[in-house]
Amino acid sequence: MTAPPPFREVNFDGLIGPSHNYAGLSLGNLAATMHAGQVSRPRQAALEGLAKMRLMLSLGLGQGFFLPHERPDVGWLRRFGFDGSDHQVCAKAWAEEPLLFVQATSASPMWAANAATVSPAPDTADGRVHFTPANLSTMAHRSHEWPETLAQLRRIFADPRFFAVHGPIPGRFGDEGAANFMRLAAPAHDPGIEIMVYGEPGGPFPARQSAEACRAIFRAHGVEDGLIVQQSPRAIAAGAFHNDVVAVAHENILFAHEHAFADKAALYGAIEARCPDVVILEVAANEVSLEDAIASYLFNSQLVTLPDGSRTLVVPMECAETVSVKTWIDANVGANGPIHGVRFVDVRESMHNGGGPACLRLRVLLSAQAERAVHPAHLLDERSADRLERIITAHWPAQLSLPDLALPQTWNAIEHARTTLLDALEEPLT
Ligand code: SUG
Repeated sequence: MTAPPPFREVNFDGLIGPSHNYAGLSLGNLAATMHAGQVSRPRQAALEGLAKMRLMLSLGLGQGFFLPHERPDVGWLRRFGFDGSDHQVCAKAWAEEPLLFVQATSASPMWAANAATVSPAPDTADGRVHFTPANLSTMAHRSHEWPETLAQLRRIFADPRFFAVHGPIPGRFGDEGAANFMRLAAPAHDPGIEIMVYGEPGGPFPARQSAEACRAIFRAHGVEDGLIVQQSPRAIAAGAFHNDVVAVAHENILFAHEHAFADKAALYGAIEARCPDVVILEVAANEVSLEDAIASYLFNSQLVTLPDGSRTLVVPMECAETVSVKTWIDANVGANGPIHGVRFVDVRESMHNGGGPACLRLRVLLSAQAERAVHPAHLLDERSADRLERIITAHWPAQLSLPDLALPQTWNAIEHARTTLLDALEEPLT
């Protein structure tokens, strides 16, 4: 019998909330802009997300989840001077500041890659897992996520022997969490190379991640020798508002588009100097254009190692439908390469807001002991997945249009769905 691995990666996905809608709030996120005003399907969205989590379980991987946040975020709206009962606050906000109201109603916490930056224990000075919730300050609709994210992180990763949960970086300096973070380590439980990717302002779309935030996070987490590199302005201008839309790292593999980084030679050189067996799997622009990479979200995939040691790329269905990307996958994924298999997942409801498989999850590398200290209600198995599925099917709205968001019955339905879920999670599974 072989001993269980001392560490494993657990993906914590954002359970897609009942207010999921297409308000087109993210400038520079081309998918969200393209689908602005369309009717969303929150129930379908949440079931797609859950099916992805079940796939991970079926592959023998660790899976956890974050809970949807309160929406509309009435507490946030009150800070703009709206008062009265919760319904009065919503009604006044909708009448006087409709944009603010929809910004308070987004289900954007689903994209858990943006929840926090996580430095696993092997990389940190004190040997604990460090978390910094992202301030998400560039986009108004995401800027009010962090207080509840912080509360959930403190609840899920409460044991100070294993976990350190920091406060967010001051909002003046944009931080988008693990969407701009990569780590190379082979095996994963060795001290790794942590890489953070920032954007420089000045292009047509906002650069959301500041270099100051990257430096602050490495300092707070006790990560020495972290690499901080610039995202290519060309990638941001093409719609890659986060680095995880153009690159993903896993163990000793860096899988990236040719135009992901401002100075790829310097980055590759720095990595090779510290990790001689690194495999840099670069996709050339003449094989897959930046536009096709961003439309298909090839790099917003989950690159995972299965219990048998083989590596699989979990990509969105859109990759099978984009000719250049499918051709690249067929030619490069297989027994002889560093990636042995591919799985296509349907997360279209999230994709239409610019969130692929990798956006929906936060990676947390945990020792077996640390995993036992994680709050059990946030870890998924088949039975708890069945329970989530029943609640979603019974309570998540089938559809939401933008005018629906202004209706008191919608606020009631969304709140009822979320509280039903929260109450159920307090009950042990029988
Ligand atoms: O921040 N979309 C998200 C998508 C986040 C994707 N995350 C990663 N790449 N890790 C965003 O742009 C759209 C919501 C709307 O427009 O209503 C939105 O927020």
